[in-house]
Amino acid sequence: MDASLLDRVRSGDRKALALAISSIEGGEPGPGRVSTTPVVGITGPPGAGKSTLIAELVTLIRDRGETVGVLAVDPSSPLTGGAILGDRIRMQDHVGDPGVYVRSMATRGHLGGLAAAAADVLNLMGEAGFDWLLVETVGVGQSEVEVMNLADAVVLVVGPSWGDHVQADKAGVVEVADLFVVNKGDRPGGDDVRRALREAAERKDAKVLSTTATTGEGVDGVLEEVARLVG
Ligand SMILES: Nc1nc2c(ncn2[C@@H]2O[C@H](COP(=O)(O)OP(=O)(O)O)[C@@H](O)[C@H]2O)c(=O)[nH]1
Ligand SMILES: [Mg+2]
Repeated sequence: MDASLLDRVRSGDRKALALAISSIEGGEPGPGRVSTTPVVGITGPPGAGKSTLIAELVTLIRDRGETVGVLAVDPSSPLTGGAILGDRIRMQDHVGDPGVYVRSMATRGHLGGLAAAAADVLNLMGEAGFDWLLVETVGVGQSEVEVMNLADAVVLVVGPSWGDHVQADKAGVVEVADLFVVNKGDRPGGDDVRRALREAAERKDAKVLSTTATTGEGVDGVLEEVARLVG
């Protein structure tokens, strides 16, 4: 990575950060240093409410006076995937806040693979001086789960009807999770998935929390547990 560009990223220049991330997406090497900023991975099936939960977490992090960078890894959609567009809309409360940086990353065709590119971008975002880094992936494929290996704490977010999937867990997301969140607490059901997750959680002393991301209910408990996990 170009040294003067990296200097600008370190000085807090967000345009330089955007440029540097794009260069990594294009196959350029990253900053060559492993950042020490805590990375929180948020994964789970599409539509579980990951992005909504992240928007709430960002609000709570800002309330603490801390700053946060968010990386949404979407390997399939380089420009205008519906999910990414939706994420941006939900994050709009934070637009213009210099303490929040949100970026979706396309990595189609990246030579080192998705996880390598995501690692470079997270290290770069660490150089930009954020207190927290959040990374969202869909927990359905092997490469997305690999991205979660970069995180210091992994949160698996599921909806109330995910009970049957806990046992199957083809992608291995239950395995990598340090915290389980059953979202959409305002919806019926959820007992089955909570029971199944508690069984998986017990084996590794992880917690199962319930949230309603759309109202923010329970999200403070998620941040508290995540802070404990990375602390
Ligand atoms: N009823 C309800 N809907 C929610 C909740 N959290 C998210 N949603 C909705 O679920 C849909 C998918 O949310 P999103 O955050 O994009 O999920 P993601 O694909 O996991 O990132 C959106 O329409 C959200 O408004 C919740 O707690 N309750
Ligand atoms: Mg999302």
